[in-house]
Amino acid sequence: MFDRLPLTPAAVAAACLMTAMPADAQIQAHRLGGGIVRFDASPAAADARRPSFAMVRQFGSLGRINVGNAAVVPDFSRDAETGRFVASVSIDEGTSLYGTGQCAGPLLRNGYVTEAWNFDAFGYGLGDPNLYTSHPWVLAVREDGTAFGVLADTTERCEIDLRDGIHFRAPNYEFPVVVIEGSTPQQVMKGLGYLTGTIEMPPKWAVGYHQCRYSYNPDTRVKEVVREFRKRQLPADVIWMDIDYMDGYRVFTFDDEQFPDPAGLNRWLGEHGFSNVWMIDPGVKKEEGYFVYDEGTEADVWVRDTQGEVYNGEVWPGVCVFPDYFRSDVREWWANLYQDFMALDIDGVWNDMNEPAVFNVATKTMPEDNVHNADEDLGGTGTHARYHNVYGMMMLKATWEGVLAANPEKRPFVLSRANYIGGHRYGATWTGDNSANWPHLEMSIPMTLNLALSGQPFAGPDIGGFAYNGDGELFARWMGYGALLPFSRGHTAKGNIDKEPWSFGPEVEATCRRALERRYRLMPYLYTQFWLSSQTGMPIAAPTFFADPADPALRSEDDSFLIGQDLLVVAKVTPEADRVPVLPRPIGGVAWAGFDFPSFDGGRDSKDPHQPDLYIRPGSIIAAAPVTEFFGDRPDSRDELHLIVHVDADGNAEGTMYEDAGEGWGFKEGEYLLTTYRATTRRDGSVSVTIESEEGDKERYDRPVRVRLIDPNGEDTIVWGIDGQEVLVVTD
Ligand code: NBV
Repeated sequence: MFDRLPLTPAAVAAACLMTAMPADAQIQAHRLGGGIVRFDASPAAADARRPSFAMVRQFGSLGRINVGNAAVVPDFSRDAETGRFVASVSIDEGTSLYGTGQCAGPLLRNGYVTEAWNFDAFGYGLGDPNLYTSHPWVLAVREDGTAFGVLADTTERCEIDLRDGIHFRAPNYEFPVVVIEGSTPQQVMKGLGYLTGTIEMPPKWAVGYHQCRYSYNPDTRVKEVVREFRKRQLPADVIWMDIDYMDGYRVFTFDDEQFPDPAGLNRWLGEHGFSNVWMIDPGVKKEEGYFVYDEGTEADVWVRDTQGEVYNGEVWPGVCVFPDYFRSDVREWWANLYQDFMALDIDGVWNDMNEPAVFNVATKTMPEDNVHNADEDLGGTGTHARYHNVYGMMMLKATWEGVLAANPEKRPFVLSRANYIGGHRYGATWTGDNSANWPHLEMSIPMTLNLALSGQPFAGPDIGGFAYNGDGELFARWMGYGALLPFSRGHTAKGNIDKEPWSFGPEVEATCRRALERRYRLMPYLYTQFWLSSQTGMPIAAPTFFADPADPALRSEDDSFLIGQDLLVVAKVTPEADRVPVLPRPIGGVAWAGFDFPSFDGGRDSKDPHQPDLYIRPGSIIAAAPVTEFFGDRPDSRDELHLIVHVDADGNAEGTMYEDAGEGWGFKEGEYLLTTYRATTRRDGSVSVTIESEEGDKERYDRPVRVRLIDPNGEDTIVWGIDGQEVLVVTD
């Protein structure tokens, strides 16, 4: 290891020291929080440490640690061939590896190599090493279910090699490694939330179903799609305006003919219960007389090349220039552009192409020697190679801030294609330009889960597949489970057949309706998971092994996922739907119970082969509701609360529900209601459901409560009561 030390002056100094000392004595270990330790390769490396983009703030040391006492200690070295700096962590047999961000392949990452290098990966396939986002992070779950996580705190192109233990290899910088220890993977995720921050609560409409295509244009087509949704009573909250709404792909403009009145369109959408999201790319058309270009040029905001010239690259509008988001004045300028934009009653923003993608060059991005004039607190002036992976994140941050400043009373919703670990603080992401085929349908679940395990819980795939057409069966199956993922959006590419829920005929439409109705029925529970995630960093959709991390049989289950801890979704991801899932073991002899909603072709024995199976954990209460068509929809049954109860071996169950206005920041001032319901079996066998605890100032009204006690071997019992009062369920 010593003969492969870096050749920077700091490293040479460190090398001199190192020859005289055992390796561990060089490593600096500092505690950053409970179970969280940062390791620097040497005192010199610690001195040269760059600001962290991943972390929610620049953590100071809470105290030095004796390296010999740490359970997991990275080994630092230099790769002789490539000169890259390497951080390695060995693992015990039976350790399962996850995370590494967005990777096209199975959930279990042992044996794979991923590369953190944001890339416009249109048409990507199984095993491609790098996609749109970068998460140099690995979650390791030991055989006994204890876990640790390892973050390589570098923004440089980083290879994450999991073929034999954990190895991070990245050029130019002796990056620190942060290790988070936990007694469970959940605890590690909370540690990651502490370190990198958590999602901000999204507006509730963004938790609904989103309908997109490249592109719905002109505006009359947008309205047509919306009318169909409402006519067919298909629940949905959001419609998206892709790039064709712009005037010649110029960002912050509108095509006069196709979208002559965006504000009017948005108001009309609002009247039909639809929120709207509009796309903004980073590439700004280089054209004098175009206000964004002129203003940006005046303020000198563009990225420059090695010669000091403004860098030009081709994207949709033709030759473009690119904002240098690493300067706070540039971010402010960008954020300000959203003032007028959002004033057109725009609800949400979609940042695409921000790897940044550039056409007609082999690398599909800007030259690595381009120069970013980054502010000192971000690390100062540096090459694009250094800042590439965080370009999208900084654009997203600027967008988020602009959207918030334009409507300070509202919660921003921004979707970004490129991102970096920690970027979940500013927005959601999706799995990019997937394809309409079975391998992609299958991959979408583990991809979404590994993003969640890398700190990005608000994610999902293009339901139905972006590239190519696919058929009705594929679409139905994809919608079946896609409707239950945290970010749930149907999308498809230009030139493809229509892919709205009704496009494949009545049978597929019926499947889509059931799937979407499930999402909206489960909305109280789902929204609660968003809130929990915003508080703790826990995934919203988590791998099934979270139910029992010590059960080795669950470690590679990637056809199923948990929402929170109480709901298991088992999807059918092959055309034959013939895979036998491994379910979590019974708890105290009580199995997870299959359930469905009564309107579904006979409940538990649903005849719809495309719906995933749902299971409820023994000992839990899931809060649900009647179907609504969108957030803010107020059917007569609006205030009904449905509690699905599955008692454990002792006859008890518990479940939490979080409620707030679904918009705005009142919840931060106490305008919310957090209720923990408890079910207790009494001596006579009846089950009493009461409120165990409540928190928050939001008023509880006398809404009807429908308690459904699951009987895994027979008929469920349903009893109505009033929220806040005891509901007694007597079974025969
Ligand atoms: O803006 C058009 C598309 C968009 O629909 C897609 O979701 C993005 O990933 N965008 C990429 C650019 C062109 C893709 C071929």
